Amino acid sequence: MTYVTPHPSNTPGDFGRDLLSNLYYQRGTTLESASAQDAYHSLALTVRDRLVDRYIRTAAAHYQANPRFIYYLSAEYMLGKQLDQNLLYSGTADCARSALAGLGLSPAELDALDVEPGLGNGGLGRLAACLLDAMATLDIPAVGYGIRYDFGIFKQAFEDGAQVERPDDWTFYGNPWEFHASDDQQTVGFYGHTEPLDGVRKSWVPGEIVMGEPSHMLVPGYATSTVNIIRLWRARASRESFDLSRFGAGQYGEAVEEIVRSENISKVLYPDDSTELGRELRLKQQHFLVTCALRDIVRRFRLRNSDWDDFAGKVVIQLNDTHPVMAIAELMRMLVDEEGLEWDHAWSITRRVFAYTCHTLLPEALETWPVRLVQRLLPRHMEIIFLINHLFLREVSARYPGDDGKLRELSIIAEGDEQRVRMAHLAVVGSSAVNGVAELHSRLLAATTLHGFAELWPGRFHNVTNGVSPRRFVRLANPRLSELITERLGDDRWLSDLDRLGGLESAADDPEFQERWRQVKRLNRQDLADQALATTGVALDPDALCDVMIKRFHEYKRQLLRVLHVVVMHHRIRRGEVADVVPRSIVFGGKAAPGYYAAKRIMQLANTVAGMVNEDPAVSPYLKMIFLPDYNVSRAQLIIPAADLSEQISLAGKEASGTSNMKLALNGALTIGTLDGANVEIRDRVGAENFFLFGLDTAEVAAVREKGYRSRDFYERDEELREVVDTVARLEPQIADDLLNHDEYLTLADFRAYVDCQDRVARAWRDTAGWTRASILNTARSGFFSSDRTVRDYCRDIWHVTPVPVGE
Ligand code: CRA
Repeated sequence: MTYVTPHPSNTPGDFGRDLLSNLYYQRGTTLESASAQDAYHSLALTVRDRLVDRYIRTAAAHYQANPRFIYYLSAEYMLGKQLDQNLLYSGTADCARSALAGLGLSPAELDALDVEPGLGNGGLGRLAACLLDAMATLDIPAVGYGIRYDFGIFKQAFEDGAQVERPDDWTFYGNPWEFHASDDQQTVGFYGHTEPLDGVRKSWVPGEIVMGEPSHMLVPGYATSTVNIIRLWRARASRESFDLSRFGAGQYGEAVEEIVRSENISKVLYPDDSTELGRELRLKQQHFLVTCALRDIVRRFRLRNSDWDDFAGKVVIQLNDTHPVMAIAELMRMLVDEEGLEWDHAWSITRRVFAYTCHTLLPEALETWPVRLVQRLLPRHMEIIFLINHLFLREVSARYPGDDGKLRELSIIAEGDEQRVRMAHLAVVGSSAVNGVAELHSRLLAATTLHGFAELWPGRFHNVTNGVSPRRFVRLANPRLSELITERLGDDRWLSDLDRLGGLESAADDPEFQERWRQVKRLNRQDLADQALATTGVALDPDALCDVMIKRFHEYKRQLLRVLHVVVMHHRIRRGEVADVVPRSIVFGGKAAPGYYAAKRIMQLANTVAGMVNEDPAVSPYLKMIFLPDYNVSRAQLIIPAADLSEQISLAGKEASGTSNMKLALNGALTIGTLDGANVEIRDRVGAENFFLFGLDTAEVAAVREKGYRSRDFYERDEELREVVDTVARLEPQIADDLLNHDEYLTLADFRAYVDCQDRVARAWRDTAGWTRASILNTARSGFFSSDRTVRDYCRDIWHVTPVPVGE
């Protein structure tokens, strides 16, 4: 019997009634005695209820169509708050507001209780969330797989300017957005040994078994019926793990030892960013995710199919960087050892199913695992990887006879003191498509990091430039600008067809529209100022140029260069050279990996300089600097709409793409940046005259290094630079020492160009109409950076899938 859904109608009356019903039946209370958590949970459930019907219809349509599914495997997702998103995507924001008012509940208070799941580090995790959003919006059948970490990315606070990390117990009060499916549990093996079966087949006898328990959250599409899901796995010990007799004997710790060991696997997100981290537990996490996801994918495949030859036609597995790449070995193991397929047959299926996205050029970010560790933890997988490599190297030898250098360069196993598995190589060998995340990045990948592979299989290499969700980063983050855009364009179709923003071009010179554009920015800066005052005690001037740098702290991103320029301004203002100074609010946000001391020192310097600037009465009328702690998706939604200037100043050739650059341009910030990552494409689109370009490009960086770079020469030649570095030497001697002796990221080489470019920024800001025009054009011309376009590119070039519409 099918349950006939009452189709919750969207009137405030119905919404309010359903909310009271959830309060009553789900929380067991009434409005009179409800706590704030009770009210929040009931609100969330009432909104969620309005998406369930669409989800059920989506699942039915997918079952019916038996389409090719995209399975997105990612160790990280930065989903952002769910309440604002789901109110918008369910079309119930207005009626919820009226209903809450009718019940005497405050929307802002309840929204403050909505916790963002911080299950990622930075751009890679947020990209995953934007792609899921776009896939649902474009009616692409897709499931995201990830890990349900008990603790997400740490919460950042500052003590005396130094970062301190606090645990993020994001589900402390429960998570109303999630559906648990304990009956879909999977078993995951670790350690143990292998035993021969027939031929190449073996049987793996694991030494440890852990259960993976899934739960899912809804991923609604915008302005369509589709609701996909993201399925997150939590590690659990098997039922017999609790040692009752030990507990009885008072050995409480020992009694739960096995439970703790098992559950540690999904305990915490590794808080590093773009660097390899060699920890056994991390490899365990990766294998755990991959095994749970693959078994779930096969379970879903079997609902409608039975022939392995149909598998690659029905399944695409997109590997988000190397973290889930062990899936290639695991699928081979399942097909060969468990399903009894011939090796070549299994390999041809596997190769067709996987596609790999590489997100970096930094060699230190390319994951490798010691062979001995993999052998111990996943003995059968190691054998399989050796065999894959053996067959692959045979192919390489046939192509480059006698070229041992080639074999060494391409081998999945790096030789040396300690043999290591190169996960990126395994990914390329085991996939049908490989992509970089911006044009420049994809070009450099093929020319440098993965050069040998691009030569071997040129057709396998693609570019798919990243994109961001216009719903999250314009509509939800910037409601004022969204309203103005909708008014000008006549409707809000731009939200699912972002190229329509082009229609704003004709308004760029309209004085009245310009004035309203400026009003929006000013109100957004005021919002930021209010929040900044509450969190940092510093009062920002809402009329000052809002100059923001928001991203993970990493030396290659060169937050240090930003700080050096602040010191320049400080010096100039103190000397009374204020004729060319425009008032600015410098806004920083970003976390550093807990063990990344060089980045933490720069953070400390930034906080010290902020204090110096803000407390100097001669300087603070012109300059204020804040470091908003705990940068996350919600903070991004606050800062981005207020920004006038977007700092994208990485050393050319280091930033794969960047995505905050896109969010900021879309919200009308002008970029000051190097020719790096997606900056190149942003500049091409918004126009060189609406972008502040400075610094060395990748070829010049190579040339400078080639000649033998001596940062000290720059120090000696440039008086203003000398003064700045000397100030830094007083505040953080180690940083000044590093700059002068091993300036790895060419900060001093780009210093003069950057400072001069900032002077151009100041002059441009003085021309209010000219600046506003450029700001409008940045928005009008950034439609390309929608994640909808990114997903269309993946569909066309890599996935070869078409939408499956879900009926009304
Ligand atoms: N740190 C890149 O560095 C890129 C994102 C998303 C990164 C960014 O330039 O925008 O990925 N790489 O593609 C990464 O995490 C492991 O590599 C990032 O977020």
